Amino acid sequence: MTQRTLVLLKPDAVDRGLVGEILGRIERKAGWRIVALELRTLDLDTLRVHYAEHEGRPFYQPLLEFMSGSPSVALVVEGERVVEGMRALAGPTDPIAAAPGSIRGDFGTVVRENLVHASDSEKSAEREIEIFFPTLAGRP
Ligand code: IDP
Ligand code: MG
Repeated sequence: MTQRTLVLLKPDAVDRGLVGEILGRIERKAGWRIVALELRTLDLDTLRVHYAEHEGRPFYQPLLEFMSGSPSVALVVEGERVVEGMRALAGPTDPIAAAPGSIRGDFGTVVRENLVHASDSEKSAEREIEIFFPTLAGRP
């Protein structure tokens, strides 16, 4: 089942020079391909829409400050079961709980700076691709 998902390499990943490492892991998954990619400093309006589900949580404001503070890499990945697969590649939200071998498990220690975002469902992927790459939205 071919899907698309929205991935963000967060500012910590870019600052630490891990873009190539993380993109390499994505590219090595058989049949997956990157269909859009841009280095981009995310503005607060975009982030408020993207993270709307977390508004009011204690980590929300610091998350927006972190995410808007320096450039991220935004990309869309297409391929077989890529929504579930990208979440597995990233690992769970807390990098200390994330298994070695996952991106968060290999490189992260603190929850906020957990290196990557990946859409959590096909519905979220559709919504998030529309936010970050509106010209791609709706295409297979
Ligand atoms: P996810 O990125 O694994 O889907 P969410 O629960 O959707 O995790 O949270 C969005 C982002 O907010 C996380 O990736 C992380 O950067 C940050 N975050 C979530 N929970 C906490 C927390 O308890 N403390 C600090 N930051 C958090
Ligand atoms: Mg989430």
